[in-house]
Amino acid sequence: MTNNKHVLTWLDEMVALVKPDKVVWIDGSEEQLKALRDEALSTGEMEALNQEELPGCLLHRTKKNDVARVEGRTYICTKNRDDAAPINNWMETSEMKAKLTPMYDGVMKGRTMYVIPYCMGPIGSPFSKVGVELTDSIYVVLNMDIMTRMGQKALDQLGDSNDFVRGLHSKADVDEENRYIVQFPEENTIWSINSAYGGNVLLGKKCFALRIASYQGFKEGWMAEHMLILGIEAPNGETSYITAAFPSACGKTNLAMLIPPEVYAQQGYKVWTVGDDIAWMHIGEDGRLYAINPEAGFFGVAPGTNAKSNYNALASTKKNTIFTNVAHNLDNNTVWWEGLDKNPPVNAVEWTGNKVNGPEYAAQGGKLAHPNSRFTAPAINCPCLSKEFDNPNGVPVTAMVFGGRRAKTAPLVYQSFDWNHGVYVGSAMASETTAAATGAVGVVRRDPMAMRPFCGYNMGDYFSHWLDMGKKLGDKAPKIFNVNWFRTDDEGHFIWPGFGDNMRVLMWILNRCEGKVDAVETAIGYLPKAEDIDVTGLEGEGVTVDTVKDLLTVDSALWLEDCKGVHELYDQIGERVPAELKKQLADLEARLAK
Ligand code: OXD
Ligand code: MN
Repeated sequence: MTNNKHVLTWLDEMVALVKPDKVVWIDGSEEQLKALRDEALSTGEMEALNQEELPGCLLHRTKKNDVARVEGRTYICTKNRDDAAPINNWMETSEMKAKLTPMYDGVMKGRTMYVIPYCMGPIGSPFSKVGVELTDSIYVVLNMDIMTRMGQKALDQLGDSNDFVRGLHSKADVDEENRYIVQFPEENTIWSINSAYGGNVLLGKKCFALRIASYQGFKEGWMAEHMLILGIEAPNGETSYITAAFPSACGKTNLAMLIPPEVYAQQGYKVWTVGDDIAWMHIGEDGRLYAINPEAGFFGVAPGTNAKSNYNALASTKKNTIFTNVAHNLDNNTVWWEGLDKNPPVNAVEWTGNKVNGPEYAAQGGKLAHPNSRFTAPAINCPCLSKEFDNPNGVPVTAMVFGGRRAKTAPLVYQSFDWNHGVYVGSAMASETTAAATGAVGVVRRDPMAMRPFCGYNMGDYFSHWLDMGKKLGDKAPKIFNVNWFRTDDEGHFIWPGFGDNMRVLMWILNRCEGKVDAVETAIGYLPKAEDIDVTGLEGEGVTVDTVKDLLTVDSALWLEDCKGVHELYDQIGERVPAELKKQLADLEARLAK
């Protein structure tokens, strides 16, 4: 399929290491994919679902010990410790290779190795990049087909170039004790072993499009961010684009696909999805920042997705989708998860494979679907997919938004004073943890730019890179905002309705960018006047201007306390934290103390 000597030489080396019985190049043809699906069905790796209701859809269960990203086992390996540590786990490159090489030695004996060439970003885009993933998992091949542009077209895009990411994955024995997800950014290489869970093994996604690509962006002058990309089309047909970074499982997919509330829909506003998880951003010829979505599908969290919370995501899963670790509804051979509706199937198989009576099981507190169960759905299924999705030049970014789950501190929305202050705001992001990674759920942790698990180099250098990009963009830089949909009342209930109603906040953001609305200058940034957040139509939910006022309060004592957490983070990162950000923190504390 290719004469690219760099690809072929590397492939020979890897084949000599893992010693597969057979090597199969994935060309991306429907014929080949069908044969692989049939094979996965015959071995039980996949189950076919109701082909009338869910044509082309498959169900897969992972091992119980392999259900999420494993941050403790994820490494960034470089020659020098400080180039990746201390936020990342680090090991010296050759030391890690020496440790893993024996594990890979002969690991594919008796197995087939699939060679998957794939392209991150639209074919033909100057911003796209190619990877080749070697894997012994058909599940990986079928997911990569949905999540990337895969096959011959990716090799054609690569041509003779050596600029491709070398990914080696083996599920091996799916042994937790020997699970490693390792990035070697200085060598454009990823090694993943002993996992078969999406985030650890679909190497185009987190491993390449964030960890390796963030390093490439640092070296080459662009940005790879954990951000959704959405467009808001005004009644006059003009579309403005917003990117937004939230930690895993904080609603990026929901925000990216939101349905405008009646008050905006009636006026003719529309929302379009460009991406739900990752943005690659370059400075365009006109000096503005342009974003592409490197992915071709959505690897979304299933629980909580329903026709009301995210109609468009649910619609995206109705054909050619792979479901992982959801419940199987045996009555009609479809799928179910917590939050899909209030009726767990009576005749069900829960995510680990046991037959249960759904309502009884749920009444005893059992989860039929794993909290991090997923759908892998083709982006082209999405009813609100942007017509710019495949635009090789990307879309111009007007505003960037940061956010997290904060029960008390952060107000509904505020705008940073300028780019550098916005970089501070992103660096200080914190959120309560979710089920997307293994570990305790609901603990506040600092998650700068939502990149803590995904930054492929030193976090201090990453902050400097953000500041540099701002210098290059000058007055063409997007405006930076922070939002918090998750403020709770004294009983712990969310105050803001969220979901589609978040558009009300996005509209304030765009109005600010267009200079159409005033704001109140405060210690933390520019806050809206409560009456400038349109709450028309929310009376039924008890949301009024007073509710918004409440959501916009800033408690200086709480903020000063929170600043201590930022000091701790900066101390931990150490000397590479840019002086500018330390000054931003000191200035914020001084303003709060006034
Ligand atoms: C994801 C994540 O899967 O952030 O997108 O964990
Ligand atoms: Mn993500």
